[in-house]
Amino acid sequence: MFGTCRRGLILKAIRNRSFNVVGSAQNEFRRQIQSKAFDLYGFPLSQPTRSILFLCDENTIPYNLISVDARKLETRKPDFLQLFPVGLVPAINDDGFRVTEGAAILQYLCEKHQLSSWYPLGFDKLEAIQARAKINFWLHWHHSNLRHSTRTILVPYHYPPKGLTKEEAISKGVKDYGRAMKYVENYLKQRHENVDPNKRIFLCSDDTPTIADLLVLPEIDQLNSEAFNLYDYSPYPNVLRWLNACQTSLKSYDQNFSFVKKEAKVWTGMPARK
Ligand SMILES: N[C@@H](CCC(=O)N[C@@H](CS)C(=O)NCC(=O)O)C(=O)O
Repeated sequence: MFGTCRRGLILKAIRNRSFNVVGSAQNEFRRQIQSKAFDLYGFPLSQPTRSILFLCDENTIPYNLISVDARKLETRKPDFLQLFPVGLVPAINDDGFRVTEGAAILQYLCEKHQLSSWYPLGFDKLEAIQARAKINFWLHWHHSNLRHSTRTILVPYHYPPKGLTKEEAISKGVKDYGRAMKYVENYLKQRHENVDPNKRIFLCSDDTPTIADLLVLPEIDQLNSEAFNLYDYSPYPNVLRWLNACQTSLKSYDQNFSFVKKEAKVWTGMPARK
């Protein structure tokens, strides 16, 4: 009896030991791939580039920012197109592995760095799968709704089509963006209902943000009165409360937003696009 028990203990110890060896090799592998800086192509006024910068700066993920300014048409240069034929920033090159599209990059980095509070990971828990689906909604809905902030307001304001005043050029964009803002306002109103006004509430989480907030935030804050001042958010108190929650919970917020504020003062337009 004693012998069997002892053998059992030894076997258990060996199993634990080998488990720990595999575990520590895995940790070492993870540490190696996570500590290597990747190349991030973009510029700090680009909204989805700002989202990636937020995620990296909040989590001390190392990166080299390689400036590719779409306003100077640098996304159309042959050396950039050779690496990224889609011709858009942000784009990353992670040791030869290339990804484009802001939302896809955010997901990739969360998975690689196991950032489950920013994007719940795992396939074995329905709770995580469903939490991810809620975030994915914002990652997809964003493109044809909140992206109006840039596509049909910010850009035409600086490059109005011939024969239109700046105000005429953005009037449809303001309407379309307003429709999206109403949706966000009503959504957040429900999220805030019966919740202590001091509590931070995010799009898909309480207390700390997720990548849904990081993708949406740069489209919203760039138009406010501190930056380009192209949209009046006063009819959206719940959006303003959410904005404040983002601003006060992201330690990299001021640095990230400072470039936008600075550009808003000096950017009067660039050569017209062909
Ligand atoms: N859906 C893309 C949009 C990317 C995008 O529109 N990037 C702009 C800069 S913010 C760009 O590279 N524009 C270059 C061009 O349109 O030629 C994403 O979310 O990453």
